[in-house]
Amino acid sequence: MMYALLNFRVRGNHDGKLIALEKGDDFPFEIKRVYYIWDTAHDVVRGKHAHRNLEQVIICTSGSCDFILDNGQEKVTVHLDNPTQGLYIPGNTWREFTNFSADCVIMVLASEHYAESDYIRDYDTFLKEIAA
Ligand code: T46
Repeated sequence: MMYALLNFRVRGNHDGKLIALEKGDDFPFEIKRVYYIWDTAHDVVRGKHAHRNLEQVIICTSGSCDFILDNGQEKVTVHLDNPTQGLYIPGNTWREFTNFSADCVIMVLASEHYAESDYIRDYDTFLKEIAA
């Protein structure tokens, strides 16, 4: 599986909306790290790497952007513009993300602490590792 789109349960009424995420039926892993990204110019391409083991769920809490995912055999583009959806990305998936709206804020929930040793930042190395 290259990715999954998770639909979160919204709790809310006329006072506003709330989504709570914790490991369970609608969230796939124990969250060890949270980070967020904003103020990225429209044409910038971020990512350009894969992770060996890390699993992540990406939520565009405001605005929109595009994720391009690649497992070495096929490439898909996923447009994110809805805070009730999370893009689940398993390990061994090359990702790039771009086309940021001016108000884009991405929140990322990660299954592991930050470790540079888990990154594959060279595309040819990525292809070799997944073929091995
Ligand atoms: C992904 C997308 C959505 C840290 O020190 N701690 C962290 O937890 C992270 C994620 C990054 N950093 C440092 C490492 C680099 O010096 O922040 C700098 C930029 O990180 P990176 O090149 O990983 O940023 P993005 O935006 O290209 O990618 C990140 C995630 O790494 C990636 O897994 O899916 O956000």
